[in-house]
Formats: sequence, C-alpha cells, structure tokens
Amino acid sequence: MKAKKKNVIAIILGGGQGSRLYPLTETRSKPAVPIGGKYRLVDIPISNCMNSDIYRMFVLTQFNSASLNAHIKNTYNFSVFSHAFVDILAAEQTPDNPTWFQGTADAVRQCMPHFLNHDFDYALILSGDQLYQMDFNEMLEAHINNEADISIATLPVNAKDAPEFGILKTNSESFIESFIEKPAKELLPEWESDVSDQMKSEGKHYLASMGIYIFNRKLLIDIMSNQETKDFGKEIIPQAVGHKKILSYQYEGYWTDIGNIDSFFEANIGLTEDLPKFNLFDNENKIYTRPRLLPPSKFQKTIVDKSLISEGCILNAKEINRSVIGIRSRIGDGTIIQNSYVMGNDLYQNIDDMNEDIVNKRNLIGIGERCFINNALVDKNCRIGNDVYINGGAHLGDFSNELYAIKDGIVVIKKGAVIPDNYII
Ligand code: ADQ
Ligand code: ADP
Repeated sequence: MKAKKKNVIAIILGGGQGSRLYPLTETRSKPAVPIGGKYRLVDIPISNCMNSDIYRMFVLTQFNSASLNAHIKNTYNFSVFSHAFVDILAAEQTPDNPTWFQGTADAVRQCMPHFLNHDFDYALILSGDQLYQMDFNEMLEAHINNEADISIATLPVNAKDAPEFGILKTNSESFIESFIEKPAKELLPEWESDVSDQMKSEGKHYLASMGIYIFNRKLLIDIMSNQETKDFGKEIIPQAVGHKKILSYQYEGYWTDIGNIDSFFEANIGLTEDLPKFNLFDNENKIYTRPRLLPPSKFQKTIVDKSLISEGCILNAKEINRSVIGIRSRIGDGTIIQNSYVMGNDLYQNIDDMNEDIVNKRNLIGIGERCFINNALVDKNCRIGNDVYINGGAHLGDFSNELYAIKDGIVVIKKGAVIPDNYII
C-alpha cells in the first residue's frame, strides 16, 4: 500500500539556540544560514519533502528572524488551488508556556495545536541541519507495510563518529530492540550491528539514528501528552523501545550533519569536488530556493578552478580555487581566494554609494584588492579592505572578537564586518 500523499505532514526542527554554528547564527536563525552560495539551510529538508511529494511543512525555530520569514515567504508561495504550505512556528510565550522550546520534543509539543488543525495520519520529523537527498516515500512505505508505530532512518557509521549519534540495534526484521543516545566510546563494543559487507569494509559497524522519524498520529498525540519528556533522542525514543514497534529504515546514501562550523564548512567546500557527494546538478531532485532574477556573473582576468560561482557576481579576482562564491559577490583585482566560502551580498552598491564610501574612506561592500583569503567563511555584506591577509588553518586556536571568530582553524568573518586595509589574521 502506498502512503496517501495528503496524509503526511513534515515537521522540520529548525534549530535550538544555534550555538554550534555561532557566529553564523549571531543575527539569524539557523534555518536561514546561507549554504552553497545561493541556498539556505532550510531549503534542503524542504526540497527533500517536495521531491517526495510532501507539501505540508512546518519549520520550528527558536527565534523568528526577518531573513527566514522573507526567504520562506518569497520562495514557497504555492498556488491557492493546492493544499501546500511552509509555516514557520517560532517558540511562543503563552500563559501556559512561559519558556522557549526546551528540546526537540518540547518544540513539537508546544506546536501540537497547530499540527492538529490539519488532517494527517503520519508526521515526518526532520532535522534542519543535514545535507542529503532522500525519498521519504520509500521510508513511509516501509513504515506502513511493516505496521510500525515509529520509524527511524538509520545509517551505518564508524567508531569515531558513533559517540555523536543515537546508536541502535535491531532484530532480524529491522525492528529496534535497543537504543542509546550518544554512547561513550568505552560502551561501543556492545553496540555493533551486523551491517552489509560493503559497510563492514568501510569500518561502519554501528547503526546510527539520522534524527529522521515517522510517527503515527495517535501515538504522537499520546507521547506528547507527557509533559516530562523534552527530547526525542534522550527520552522519547529510548523510552519507546521495548513498548512500541520501531522500525529501522536503513539508508546508505550520502548524508551529513552540518550542525557545527567544521562540518558546515566541509559540506560547502565538498560541493566543489569533481563528483560531489551531494548532487546539485540533478534533473529530478531539485534543490529549491528563492528565484532572485540576478544578472549573470561577470569576470575580468580571474582564473577559476574547482569552484561554484553563484549568479550576480562581479569578479576581478586573480584566482579562485576550491571555493564557493555566493550571490552578488564583488571581489577586487589581484585577490586570491582559496578553500573558502564567501556568502555574497544582499545588495549592490550603486556608483553614488561607492563614491560616498570612497570620500568617507569606508571600504566598499565586498572584498578589496590584493587580498589573500584561505580556509575562511566570509558571511554576507562584509566590507573587506585592500591587502587583507586571512590564512585559516590548524595553526590558529579558537578565538572571537567583534569582527571574526576562529573555530577548528576556520576563520569566520562575521556578517557585515568591516575589515580595514592591511589587516592580518
Ligand atoms: P542531535 O542532532 O545532537 O541528535 P539535537 O541537538 O536535539 O540532536 O538536534 C536535532 C535537530 O533539532 C537539529 O536540527 C537541531 O537544530 C534541532 N533542534 C534542537 N533543539 C531544537 C529546538 N529547541 N527547537 C527546534 N529545533 C531544535 C539527534 C538525535 C540523535 C541522532 C542525531 C542525528 O538525538 O539520536 O543520531 O540527531 O543527527
Ligand atoms: P537573499 O538574496 O540572500 O535571499 P534578500 O534579497 O532577502 O537576500 O535580502 C536580504 C536582506 O537584505 C533582507 O533583510 C532585505 O530586507 C535586505 N534588502 C534586500 N534588498 C534591499 C534593498 N533594496 N534595500 C534595503 N535592504 C534590502
């Protein structure tokens, strides 16, 4: 039996405080963080839903940033003749609920009245900070065919990664018999699973939860009536094991968590590989985002290698290597950008604005002349002067000031930062 499309709602967990992605989340909510030069994090789960014919989506977020609202409103405005929507639900303070979301399950609980206004049989719960392409219909079919109460998408991981995830063991019919959230390294020997030969050869002996769940409607309502449970991984799933039929839906495609600066950086730079694991160039599985009607990018003398250049850029740089260059970027003469993600700009400056900045000795929006930028994330709307030298790498310790932060050797230039001429990082 195929799941009736209209009976699924998707609940996208858009992020808690977003502290692991700081400073990208200093002024915006996590789902609004720009990725891949022209997308935002929230476009990934939304596109996966749309490519799976799931068109009723809620995005749960701790704070409701202007850029997230504008992005959703300007991108996902479906026909009035469809039942499709993307609703943003920010933590609300009400007389009954004086606090922000206390965890993933608490976020879902606080939004239950909104979900229950809709007719649905299954709730698909997704994380907002993962990069993958998955057909949720196959998971729904497995859920229905196996008469499961809950299904969890799982994937084999190695011993190094296992302590970061919920790890589980199944019976021969793929039902979950035991689950532990983020096990300590010493406990791992008890948690090995009988994975495929291919996965064994890659050293991936542990089955991890991808944080993607399907719940039957009635069970979700029952579970959410318990006010004590705040988190899916820490409480709801471990407590349901042994009482409910929880199916492990095993996935072996590309999937990565992009919840911290290091993994976010790698996911972006990974897009520049010859055959990226995450495929943006796919006729069937499109990644949707806001159509901005920008002009084509213009180059002058630039040598570009292994890079993604978004629309609307004005590039006079000397070299761009292994980098992702975001919309409306402006990069000056003689500048070298390598191993970096430059997010781009929200606006162009016109000639009058530029002349005014020049008269006032203020850097123009974009990156100036003769700069060297390596291993860096440059957030939007920065004004980087001339002869600036930014060389990220393992030699740099963690650091933060009002202009930039360093995390895992990656230099993150904060949104709108003004970096003076000759600055060295
Ligand atoms: P984590 O990713 O560590 O583990 P968590 O921090 O709870 O779990 O985040 C899950 C998702 O929910 C993320 O997208 C996060 O941004 C979002 N989120 C967190 N708190 C939120 C809140 N208060 N409101 C809205 N959204 C919120 C989980 C599971 C593990 C599993 C991994 C897979 O607990 O078992 O292995 O996901 O990545
Ligand atoms: P993106 O192209 O990254 O989706 P937007 O076009 O939504 O970004 O713009 C991002 C921010 O820039 C928004 O806060 C928006 O209000 C602001 N912005 C966009 N265009 C203008 C403009 N012409 N004047 C002032 N602010 C603008």
